[in-house]
Amino acid sequence: KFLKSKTVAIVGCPFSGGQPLRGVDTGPIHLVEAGLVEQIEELEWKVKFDGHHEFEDVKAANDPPIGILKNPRLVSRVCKAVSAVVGQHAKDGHLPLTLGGDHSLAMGTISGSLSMYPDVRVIWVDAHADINTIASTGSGNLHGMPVSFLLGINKRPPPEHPNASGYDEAMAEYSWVKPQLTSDRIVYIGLRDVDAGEKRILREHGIKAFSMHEIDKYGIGRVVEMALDHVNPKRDKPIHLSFDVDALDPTVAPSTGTPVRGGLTYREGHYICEAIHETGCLVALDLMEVNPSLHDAVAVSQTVAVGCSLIRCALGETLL
Ligand code: 4U7
Ligand code: MN
Ligand code: MN
Ligand code: MN
Repeated sequence: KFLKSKTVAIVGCPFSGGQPLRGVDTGPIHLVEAGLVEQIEELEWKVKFDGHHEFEDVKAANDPPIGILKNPRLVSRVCKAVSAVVGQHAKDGHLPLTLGGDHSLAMGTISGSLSMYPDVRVIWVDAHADINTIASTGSGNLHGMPVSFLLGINKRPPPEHPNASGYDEAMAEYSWVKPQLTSDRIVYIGLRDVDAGEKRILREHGIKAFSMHEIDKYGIGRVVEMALDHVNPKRDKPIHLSFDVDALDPTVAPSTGTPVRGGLTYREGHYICEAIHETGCLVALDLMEVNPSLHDAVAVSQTVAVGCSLIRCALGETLL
């Protein structure tokens, strides 16, 4: 409906600055080495892939924390670069497929999508809501915060707050993120580890979320339908799918930095991707938080294989 040609542009983002664990920066390399490009080509897409991003020009030499925010300048500058790359692919009429890397990158990918499709709808599949604000974050890890910047909901913390003095500096650093997303254009699926402050934010902004509880109650089929009905009732708006591999149960995708028990089954994860493909509205896809340095080789290849297979389903692979 929206793409000019059936072309996937792979944006490999070996980046880990939004969280404390090394290794998530090798996720994209493992996914490509597992044969992702060839697998997508077999689904009759053209694939553009000119190597992984190195972010050499943006590596901030001196990047002390702002308040408790870690690597704030590096994360901002990498995401800004990713936004430009994703935005250009979208404008070329291609489907950008971003391989992470940690989920702070979604600030870049979704900003890029918004630059081409101002009315894009976001489906965020994750164990976590990633909507902490400068005032609410307990960890200071920016991979838990991208949605708050995209929505533009970062309010000044009270004066006694640890991040109060850094607020202006942080907001200035992230001023390139245009708060173009609205709270009725994002929907969550798979949540089960949401911080108390995040629950308050979700409620305050009336953001629709389908946690594992709703998936147990209604089944994944109805949940995806309700999620689509919420953000895209006529199935006529572009969709950006941001898939954090930790949405899957750790028995299915063990190699990730913040695993949480009680997640999506193998089929539930794939069903989400298949159903979104069926809308014909998918314009951008992120597959994030694959960390091949965690766990043994078997767990790693299992996680990488699941990642590739989710991507194939989102791009049209069917069971029959
Ligand atoms: B991920 C967390 F406190 N909410 O803010 C935080 F539990 O991209 C986790 O979904 C964030 O993996 C997880 O640090 C970010 C924490
Ligand atoms: Mn392109
Ligand atoms: Mn996430
Ligand atoms: Mn997560």
